[in-house]
Order: sequence, then structure tokens, then C-alpha cells
Amino acid sequence: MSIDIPGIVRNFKLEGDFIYSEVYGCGHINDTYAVYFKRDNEAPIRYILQRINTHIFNAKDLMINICLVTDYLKDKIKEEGGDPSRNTLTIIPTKDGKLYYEDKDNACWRIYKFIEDTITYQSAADETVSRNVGAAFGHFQKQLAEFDATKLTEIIPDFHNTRKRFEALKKAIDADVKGRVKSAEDAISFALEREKYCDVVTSKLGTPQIPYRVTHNDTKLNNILIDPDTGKSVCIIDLDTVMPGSVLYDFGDSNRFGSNTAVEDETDLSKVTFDLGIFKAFTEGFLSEVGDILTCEEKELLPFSCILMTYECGIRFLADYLEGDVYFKTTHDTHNLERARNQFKLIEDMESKLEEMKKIVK
Ligand code: ADP
Ligand code: GN1
Ligand code: MG
Repeated sequence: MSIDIPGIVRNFKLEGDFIYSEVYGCGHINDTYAVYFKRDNEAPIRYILQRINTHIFNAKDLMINICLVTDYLKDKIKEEGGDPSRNTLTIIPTKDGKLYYEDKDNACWRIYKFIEDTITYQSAADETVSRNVGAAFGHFQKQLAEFDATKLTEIIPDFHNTRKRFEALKKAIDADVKGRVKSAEDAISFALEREKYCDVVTSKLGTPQIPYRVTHNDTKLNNILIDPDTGKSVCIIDLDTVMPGSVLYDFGDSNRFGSNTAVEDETDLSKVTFDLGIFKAFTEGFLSEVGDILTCEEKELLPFSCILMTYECGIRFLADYLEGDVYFKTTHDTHNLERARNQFKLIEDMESKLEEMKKIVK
């Protein structure tokens, strides 16, 4: 089915006339486009257009969450002397003042201001960038420390409940709807052998040791826009999963992706290693912002959280492979299996480096 992009963008309050659009970015969840507009006597302008993945999200609740969070962040950014139009997302409303547009096929579309002159990384960057990214995610945590989380819908319940992810994997193995279990035996054994990881964080979440905090929950390195000249963070994007959670989710997930020396779907597993220098830099940046607000238990679990989040992501990729690629975007049949194997190789490397990681955090 061809998509009528000019017809869709016509419904939004935008400057200029539509010229063209292109598929954009490397996200696994929403369909993202850059849409270009021409303006009289001015350079063309582009916006980010996204078809919200409504298999995963309730578009209305999602956009209300994002509006609440970005309004709050814009005030904080102003107080800090930052630029609210670049340091967080700006939703462009529809002509009738709505946060998204629903087309005749019930597809839901949103538009953000395009944050120009930035880059994203798909695997470990250098130590300077890693330190800055750590500080930015720590700062994000601090900015939202006073935000009233009861206003937010828990947009994906149990998003980081590793035990439930594990049970979902077991169900997918038993059902074997696509007959793929045989081809994934190595990865399945790896995942099942590490069941002990499942409850380490969730069993204490909500206690004074591991309190609920408002967290981003999807802190991969391509969800942060970086200034290519200074290596500093410009904007944390992909606010779809901002919800109450543990700070360990954000720290662990960021290192899962950002301290991996290879891209997430690299199939040459000899290239997949956990870079301790990058991890150290990230940790320095992160703790420079939140070192004084974290509990002892949280600090102690920072190194393990990297293993946990990689484990959880690996079992999600694996379950999706077994279920026939119904959740993550894939380009070929074995893509999710390759991603799972990549995450599991990274876990092996982190397991062998855990003592060093603990020393670094200390
Ligand atoms: P997904 O949920 O599918 O991961 P994202 O919201 O992360 O989608 O967007 C996908 C990619 O699009 C990002 O990794 C980034 O490269 C780019 N992107 C998203 N929003 C913006 C923005 N406001 N300005 C510039 N680039 C953006
Ligand atoms: C998805 O949306 P994106 O591509 O930034 C996923 C994350 C996974 C990640 C793995 C809402 O992130 O949870 O860790 O892929 N987001 C959602 O790369 O499920
Ligand atoms: Mg993303």
C-alpha cells in the first residue's frame, strides 16, 4: 500500500510547501521519515514524520505522555539557560490542535521539529562522547526527579520486567509457531542457563534500595542526538517509553548498546566486545550527575545492570525470532536471531569483565 505523505502532512501546522520525503534513521519500532518543505526566500526546512507503531502503543496515551514530559522538560531547560527548541523534542500539532493525526486507515502520525546539525552513533563512539552521553542520561534523570509520575500512563506495562520477558521466551519456545526452535538451540540454551538474572532488580524495585524513578527506558545511543563538533549531547529523543522504572534500566541499556564495539546486528561475533574504556567514561559522566542521589544498592548494581539489560534485550530478540518477527523491524528472516546471538556474545564478554567493571564504578 503506497503512503500518501503529502496528504498526511497537509493536516499539520507546518511552514512552506511539501517538496519530498525520505525514510530516515535506524529505529526498530516506528516508521520514521524526513519530510522537506520549501519556503519563500528561505532555505528548505525538514521535519521528522513518524507513523506511530500502534501494535505496540496506544497513540493517544503515548502522545499525552510525551506532551507532558516535553512541556516539563522545556521549563527545566529554560531555567538552566538551555535551548528548549533543540534540547528536547517539539511536537508539531495538527491544524485542529491535536497531538497526532489519524488517517482513514487508522494509521497514527506525529511530527516533530527536526533537530539539525547533529549525528547519532550505531555502536560505541569515543570516550569523550561516551562521557558526555553518560552525563546527559544522568542529567535527564535529574531533570525529571520531581516530575509527578502519576500523570503518566504506563505505556507498555512490564516493559523491563525481565521475569515476564523470560516467561514469554519460554512460551515462544513451547509454541514454536514458525518451526524455528531447531535453528536457535545455541541461543535458547544460553538464555535458559541464565534464568538467575531475571529477578535481581525487579524483586527489589519499589523498595528504598531500588526506588522507582522516572526513567527513559530506551537509552540506546541512537536515541541521543550529538553535536558532531563538540561531541556533546544536544537532545535525548525517542521519549515513547518514559515511565516509572529503575535508574539501572537506563544505565544498563545505554551501555548495552553504547559500549558494544560492534553494531547490534553484527554477525562476526569476534567484533562484539564490551569496551571498558567506554564504560568507564560513560560511568564517570553518569555519576557526575547522579552520584549523590543514587542509593548504595543502585550503585552496587550498576555493573550488573549492563548484563541484565543485554540479557533482557537478547531474550526479546530471540522470542521475536521464534514468534516470526512480529515486534522488531527486520530486514531478513534470521535478523532477530543474529541480534540475539550478538547480545549473548556481549554478555559473555561482560561476565568475564564484571570484576573490573565493579572496580571502575567504585
Ligand atoms: P524508533 O522509536 O523507531 O526508534 P526514533 O524516535 O528513535 O524511532 O527515531 C528514529 C531515528 O530518527 C533516530 O534514531 C534519529 O536518528 C532520528 N530522529 C528522531 N527524531 C528526531 C528529531 N527530532 N530530529 C532529528 N532526528 C530525529
Ligand atoms: C527498540 O525504538 P528503538 O529502536 O529505539 C526497543 C527497545 C530495545 C531496542 C533494541 C519501544 O528501541 O526496547 O532495547 O529496540 N523499543 C521498544 O535495539 O520496544
Ligand atoms: Mg529509537
